[in-house]
This record gives sequence, C-alpha cells and structure tokens, in this order.
Amino acid sequence: MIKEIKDKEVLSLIEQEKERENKTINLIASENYSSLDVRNAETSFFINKYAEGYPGKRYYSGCIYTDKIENLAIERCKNLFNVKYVNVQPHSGSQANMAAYFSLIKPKDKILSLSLDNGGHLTHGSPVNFSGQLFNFDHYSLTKDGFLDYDQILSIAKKFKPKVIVAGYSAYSRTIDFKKFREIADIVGAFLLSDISHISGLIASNVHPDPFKYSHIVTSTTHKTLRGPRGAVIMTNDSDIFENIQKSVFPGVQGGPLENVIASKAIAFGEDLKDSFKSYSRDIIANSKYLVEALQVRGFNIVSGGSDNHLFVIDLRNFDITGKEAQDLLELCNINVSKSLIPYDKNKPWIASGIRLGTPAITSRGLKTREVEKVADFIEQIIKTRKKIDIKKISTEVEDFITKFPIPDYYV
Ligand code: DSN
Repeated sequence: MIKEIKDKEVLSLIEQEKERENKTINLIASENYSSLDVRNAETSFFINKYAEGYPGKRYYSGCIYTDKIENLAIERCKNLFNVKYVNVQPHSGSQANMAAYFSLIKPKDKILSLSLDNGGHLTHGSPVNFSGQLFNFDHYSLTKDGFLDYDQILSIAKKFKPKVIVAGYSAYSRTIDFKKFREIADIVGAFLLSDISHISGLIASNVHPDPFKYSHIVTSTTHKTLRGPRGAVIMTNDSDIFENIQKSVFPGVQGGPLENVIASKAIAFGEDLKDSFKSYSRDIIANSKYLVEALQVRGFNIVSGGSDNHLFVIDLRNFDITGKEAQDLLELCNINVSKSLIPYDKNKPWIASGIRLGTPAITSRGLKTREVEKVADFIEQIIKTRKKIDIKKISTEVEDFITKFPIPDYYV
C-alpha cells in the first residue's frame, strides 16, 4: 500500500519512520507492532464513511457494510473477553474513559483513583486533564516499595465516599486484585471502573486475573498488548449501564466513528482470538520477568522488586542519572524507553527518577530470553559507561542486533 502514496514528502517521512522502528529496540510499554492486515484496513474505503449512530440506527444512508464491519468488531471483542456488551467506537483511551465517567456519574461527582505520579493515567484525575477539571478526584497511592495497598484504598474510600473507584494503571508492574477492588466499591456504594488499557492482551489470554466479573465498566485501548490499531473500546455486562455507555460515546463525547479503524479493530480481535496470541502473551510476561532479573543482577533497582505483567519501572537513583537523561541517552543508542516517576519521586514528571520498560514490542519481534539478556547488556553498558560512551559504536551494535529480528507483517 505504501508504494501507492504519491506525495513524496509524506512518503519519505513514512519510510524514515519505518526505518527508525526497524533499527530500534522498542521497550516503550504502551507500544507494539500491528500486523499488515491491521495497518491496511485503516487505509480502506471505510475511511470515507460517515456513520454517526450505531448499527441499524445511523444518521446517514449507505451504512450497509459499515454496520456489518462494526457488528463484526463487536462480536469478536465480546468473544475475546467473554463479555456481554461492547462499544467499539472510542477513538482513544482518553475518550473511552470520558464516556465511561459520563455513563456512571455527573460533573463534580467524586472519583477515587491512583495518582498520575504513582503510576495512574492522565484521565484518572490529573488537574491538567478534563477528568481533573470536571470531576472531584481523590487519590490513593502505592506503598513506598511500590505495591497497591488495599487497606489504604478502603480507608480513603470510606472517608471520601466516591461514586466511582478506578482500578487500572500506566506503570504498575504487579497483578491487580479486581475482587478486592469490588469489595471496597460495594462497601462504600461506588461503581468500579477498570481501565485495562495496558494489560488487556494479558487478560484476553488468561495470564492476568479477569476484571469483568467484578467491574461495572471496563475500558481498554486496542493498540498496546492487544496489538491492534490506535483506539479503544468500552465493555460491560450490565444492560442498563450499556445504554448509558452508548449515549455517552455518541452523541455525548464523539461524533462520527472511525469505521476504518473499527475494521482494523475487527482484524486485531480476530488475531487475538488465535491460540498463538495466547502464547505471545505468555512470552511477553516471561521476557518481562527475565529482563527484570537480568537488570537486577547488573545492579538496577526495580520498583516493587519485580514484574507480573508486561512492564516495570527502574529506579535510577543509585546510578546518579535522571529518567530524562537515561531516556535521551538510550534513544541516541537506538533504544526507546519512557521516563517514569517512581513512588514518592522528588523530581518533576518531565525529569523523573525512573524509566518504564515493557516487553510487548520486542516479543512481537520474536525476542526470547536469550536475546533479552543481550538487551540487558546494552542497557547496562549505556547507563554505566555514559560519561565515556562511544554512541556511534553502540548504536550500530544495537541496530545490527535488532535488525536480525524484522518487524513481522503477519502473526500466525
Ligand atoms: N501514554 C500511554 C502510556 O504510555 O502508558 C497511556 O495512555
């Protein structure tokens, strides 16, 4: 498809991005490589179609195939997560969370969530985000050693009396106990909203406990561990709440759905239903655990001391380098990570004292534990020798190593 782009300026940037992705070890926990089918569907004729509304009830004519593609995406997503009701229209995780809040509560109502600086998300009440501006948030925090503290969550919930409790994170490396969250929500009469954007692929593969039994609403992006297009879904088992979700997404938060992206979501959910996806998810976790151990042996401190999922955060303070400095240096050496606050960080988010690493993307390229050991070697060499590092030499070594594992077009 890419050869058909005639705009040379844009084509050149697309080609350069492809080359950058090929020669880089991508450890950004929220990124992945979607298949050629997923990418191609985004450039299909569905890109042309306006379809405000839902299958069978649209505000435009000509939706015969649009209805079929959206229904296909819905059915596949229902099968993937074994859930009764799905809205596949949210353009992004942020819009999914906005619609989810509006499905349950009104502006100014109270929500309890993990703060951004402890590993939460912007849409979980950051003051610079719509969530923090429209709703009244209080936050729970991690323990000093980086774990959720359910007693603390219950105690804050009893005092704060939120209408919604959010479970779900951007930088938490441990298993989430959704059952405990629901017990707390029931004690204080709150709804439980589980934002599984990061771990949805692991949940779909049964390698992380299921939130659906316990949550009133589950939101997820589709491009992280699910390996689909950039976008999101909202799911529930409650028919009344689902009616609110439908109204909150359209006309509440969004206008016309991106049916080309919904076609891509249908393809991704189809891929995720295969057995090979389940073994991919198991490999993600095996690689994450192995990378943690390999880095610990090399003197790196990992927040909470380990990982049960696809990601973890390195506390860099013992190396006298900030998260930003480490991220920038690693990027020069063809390794991408994202700087991350550590619990009770003294640095501001733009600087941070840690970096977040994830294994979904390298696992998609076929790296196994033997190669993960090499990734740990590179990170050690770069961070420890940073003052006299030969960037040209090491970036070439990284490129030579990772290009032996081409980004796949298809996943069998
Ligand atoms: N920005 C995403 C992440 O990196 O976790 C979450 O939206």
